[in-house]
Amino acid sequence: EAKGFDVLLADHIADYRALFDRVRLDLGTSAAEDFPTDRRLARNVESSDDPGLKALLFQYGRYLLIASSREGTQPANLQGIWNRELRAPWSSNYTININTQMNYWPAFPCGLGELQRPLEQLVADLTVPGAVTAREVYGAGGFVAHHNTDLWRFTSPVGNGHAGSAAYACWNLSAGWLCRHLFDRYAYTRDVGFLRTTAYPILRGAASFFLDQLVEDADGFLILAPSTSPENTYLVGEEGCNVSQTATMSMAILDELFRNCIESCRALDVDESFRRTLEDRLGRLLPYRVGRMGQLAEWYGDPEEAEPNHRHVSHLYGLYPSDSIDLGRTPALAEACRRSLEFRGDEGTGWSLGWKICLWARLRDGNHALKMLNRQLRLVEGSEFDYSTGGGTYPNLFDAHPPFQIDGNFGATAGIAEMLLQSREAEVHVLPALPDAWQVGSATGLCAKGRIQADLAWGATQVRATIRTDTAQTVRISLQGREAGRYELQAGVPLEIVRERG
Ligand code: FUC
Repeated sequence: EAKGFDVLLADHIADYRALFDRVRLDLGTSAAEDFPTDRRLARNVESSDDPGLKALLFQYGRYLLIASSREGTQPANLQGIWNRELRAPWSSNYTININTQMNYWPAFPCGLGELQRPLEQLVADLTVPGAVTAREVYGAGGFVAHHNTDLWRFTSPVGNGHAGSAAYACWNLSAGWLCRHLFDRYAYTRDVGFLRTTAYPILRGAASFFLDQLVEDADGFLILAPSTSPENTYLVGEEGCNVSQTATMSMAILDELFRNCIESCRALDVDESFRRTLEDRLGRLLPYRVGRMGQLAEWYGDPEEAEPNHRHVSHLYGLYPSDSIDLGRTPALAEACRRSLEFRGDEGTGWSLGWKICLWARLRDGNHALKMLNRQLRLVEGSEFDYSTGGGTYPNLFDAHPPFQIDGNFGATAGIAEMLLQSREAEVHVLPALPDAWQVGSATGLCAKGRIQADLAWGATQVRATIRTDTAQTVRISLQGREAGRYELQAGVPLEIVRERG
């Protein structure tokens, strides 16, 4: 108060600019920019003429993360620091079966990696009560966490001491999922010290729990049993059922966690026998199955779905956020994911739409990703709740579940980043999902794994990429899904690639 508005504003601008200005995005301008934001939202329809609104949503998501997740603070929760209720929807908690993780999807790709620190601290905190839960509930080693946690870091199955639904109680994969964020810090920054002292011991704890829980199915594959596919239901006759022998998401998370643990053991040259155990189990995990409708099967045995348009798309975890399913390496599974997305449909809650933008971007379908983005930008007014669909954007650009829930903002920002740049170890994919409607544009400062940054520019006939790094390395680069070649990147020497627009 004593500082006064002008000084506070100047301080704020100086503080956030240092982070915010790392990434610029220009998707083209239009006359729509003369309208106020609520009018722009109202007139934004599919294939709209307002690409700048998408750039605004992208940067707004980055701004929100800067504003709500700084080292030493709590991680961003469901309503972030903007909750205005005494008791917010879902207690403004950490729902760790998608929502908390989604909050951090844009962090590294959008040049804001340090903002993930509060989440990393949360995962470190969970290891302590999580070890007690693993021991007391399962008789297992390592640590476990379930569907939710809060400021006090509870890790027990949800249900609050009352009879609850198995759909919520019987999901114990969140520690596995959260570990991908720790490994991402290493993947993006190559910070071996962080991997050694912070990430790997936590990954090892999470993997140890799952190693103790794996059982063989009738065919000799290892499964995590029982499992749910978060909050979704299948049919046994007329009855809805949530708990299956195992679920595709469970296997996808274990596959990723084991691979990341194995890579950590190699990078750190530690725990050889643990690594060998993981390699053995990894090779015996139940593989993905294509279901009877050509979709990626969500549950063990591919039973009929009770709610085919359910908002969660958990079985597609391997396509995004993980990368075990990939158009180039596993085209048949990628096609099955496409079928799954088509069956699920283009509706959803705010965060569900955000996830679908990322998934369509991974399928390199920029036009469908843009369709989902336009869907996310559908104006929502009023204070209604919708638990399963009706997602969009409020006049102030906050995400509408509805109600207000911040994860959809971060999911949309991450989705736009995925449309422009994707990466995995030693691979950079430039403009993999550029929609036809984005005729002219540019982006600077987007980040790829391995300490790589990319500046991009495109027009009606050409796409151009400038790739920079401070660490010499060999990478495979593709432009608009077409192989451009293998390149020896030199530290401090930008690599320029220009191609005709596809
Ligand atoms: C999950 C979702 C709901 C909501 C809640 C906070 O349970 O299924 O849609 O986002 O988290």
